[in-house]
Formats: sequence, C-alpha cells, structure tokens
Amino acid sequence: MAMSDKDLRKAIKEARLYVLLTINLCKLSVLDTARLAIRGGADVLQLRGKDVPEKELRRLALELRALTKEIGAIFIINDRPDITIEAQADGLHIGQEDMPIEEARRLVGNDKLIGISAHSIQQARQAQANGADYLGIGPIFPTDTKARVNPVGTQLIQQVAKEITIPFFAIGGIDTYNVRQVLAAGATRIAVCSAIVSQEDVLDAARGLCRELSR
Ligand code: TZP
Repeated sequence: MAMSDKDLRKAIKEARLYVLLTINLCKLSVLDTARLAIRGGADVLQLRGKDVPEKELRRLALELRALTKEIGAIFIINDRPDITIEAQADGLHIGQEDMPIEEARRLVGNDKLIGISAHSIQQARQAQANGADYLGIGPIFPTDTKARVNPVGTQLIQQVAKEITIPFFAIGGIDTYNVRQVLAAGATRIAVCSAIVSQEDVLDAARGLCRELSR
C-alpha cells in the first residue's frame, strides 16, 4: 500500500540507509540491485539515470515502484517530476542546478517528499526554509559518481547536525571504511551509490553499512 504524506515524512525521518540506483553504475540489473539493497537494510531507493533512454527510465520507475510498494521501501526519483507523478513514486530529489523547490513543489504537490542536495550550510538553510522534506549533504569525500562537485568534508556534517532540523543524509564517497567518520561528525543517515550498487555482493555491502549505522 502507498504511504500517506504523514507516514512518508515519518518514514524518511526514521530512515538510515538511502541507496542511489544510478543505472549505469549497477553491476547487476537495477531490479536485482534494488531487491538485494532492500534485503540488506536500505530504507530508501532513488532511481537516477541522466543518460538513460526515456523509455527504459520510465519502465524501471514503474517496476521499482511495484517492488518498493511490495517490500516496503521509500521510492524517490531523481530530477524528473513528470516520472515521479507517472510512476506514483514517494518523492522527487533535485540538485542545486535543477529546478527551484517552489517549482518542484508546484509540479509534484504536497503529498510527495522533496529532497535537495546541499553543498554548503547556506544551501542547507535555504532548502529548509523553502520547504524541503530532507537534504543530501555532500559530497563528503571525493567520488567519481559526482566528480564535478568539490568534496565538502565532515565539517559540514557538524554544522548541519547542529543547526538544521529536517532529516539529512550524508552523501559522497561513503563506504564501510570511512562511514564511522561520518557518524562521528553527527550524521545518523547516509546515502550511498557505488559502495553498494557497483559491488559484486550488493547484499553484503548493504548489510555491512547497516551494521555500522546501528553500532
Ligand atoms: N551527490 C553528492 S555526492 C553524490 C551525489 C549524487 C554521489 C554519491 O555516490 P557515491 O558513489 O556513493 O559516492
């Protein structure tokens, strides 16, 4: 069953592990990756596929919606309000260079979550003031998945944890080796792409990160 907006806002607050299904970085099929990530403890899945043919993106969105509804995970679409609506996803994620949040809200309505990437405390404050439901804070560490944006380091986590009241996920280059630094800085939630979806053993990778999150 789809969650109400109230349940969704509660669920995103309680979420710890958010997995970005960047289509071209998945070693297995996107669906198998999603299944194993959820089995390994992922609470949120995001479909991300900037250079993927339209038809495939739409098909995957529908398939992932069915899967996440059945197993019970939050389903977010990156940067595509139209597909968010069409697939009845739980929310939309936008970056700083995508549309303004007011426009995103107008397009997807109040019942869906809107997440925003923030690379500075100013951007985090702005996104919270403009009604974002959650934030992605990063890239914390250097990462090939988002090589164009300079890493912000764990100091930004400390600032955000102190000041920002909406849920935030630390993101960027996070793996089982450095996740403790992220948690020590004050994050309680992480968003991860390559350290899960590009691994031979997706289940083990997700489980390993979940274990660290619940220490
Ligand atoms: N935004 C900030 S870092 C990042 C995005 C989309 C990429 C995260 O991927 P990875 O592979 O976990 O570093």
